Amino acid sequence: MVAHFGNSFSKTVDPVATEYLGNKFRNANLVRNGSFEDSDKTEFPDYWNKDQPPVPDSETEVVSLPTDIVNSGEKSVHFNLTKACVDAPSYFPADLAQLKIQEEGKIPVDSVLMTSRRPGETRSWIFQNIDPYFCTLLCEKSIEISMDVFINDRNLQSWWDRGTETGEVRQDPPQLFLTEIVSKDALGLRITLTGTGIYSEPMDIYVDNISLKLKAG
Ligand SMILES: [Ca+2]
Repeated sequence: MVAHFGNSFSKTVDPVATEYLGNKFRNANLVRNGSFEDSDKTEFPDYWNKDQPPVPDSETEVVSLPTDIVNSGEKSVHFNLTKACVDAPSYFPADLAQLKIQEEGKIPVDSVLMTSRRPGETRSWIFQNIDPYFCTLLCEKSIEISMDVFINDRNLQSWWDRGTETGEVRQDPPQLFLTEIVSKDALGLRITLTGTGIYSEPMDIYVDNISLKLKAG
C-alpha cells in the first residue's frame, strides 16, 4: 500500500520485490512445520490441525506426536489405529458437528443419522492451510508434494502376505493431497495428510517431512 497526500490509499505492486520474493521461495518448502519439530509438549505441532474419532475407553488417541520413530529431527506424526479404534463406532466430522447442534436443541433429532454410525469406519487426518502468499506463487504452476512414511505394522492377514493388491486396499495407506478451500475473501489451498481411512483395519504408521514445493524447471 502507498499512502498519498489526501484521504485515500491505493494498491501498488512492486515488480522487483515480487520477483525477489518469487526467487526466494523457489526451492522452499511451502508447508509450515512439515517436519513437526515446532511444538511444545502439550500442544499439537504448530500450524497443523487434526481430526480423529472419539477415543475409546482404555485407548490413546489415534493421532499423536511421538519421538521414538523419526526420519529426521526429533518428532514425527503417528497414526496408531488399534483394533479398539477400528471397532469403535465413529462419525464423519460433519456428523459430529450436527450431533452437537442436535444436543443443544437447535435442530430436530435426525433419527437416520443417529443410527448411521458403525464400526470399521475410523477416520483420522491432519491438515493445514497454505499461506495466502504461497498460494499466489503456486497459481498455475507445477508442484511437488512428498512425505516420508514408515509403516510400523500393517496387520496384513496371512493370506494377504502373498501380496495381492486387492488385499492391501483395506489398509488404506496414508495419502497427501492438496484441496482448494473457499473463504469469503479468496480461494486458498489446504494440504491434508490422511492417516487412516474409511474401512481401515488396524495399522501403525509414522509420517515425517511433509513437503510442498514448486516443481523445478
Ligand atoms: Ca521430524
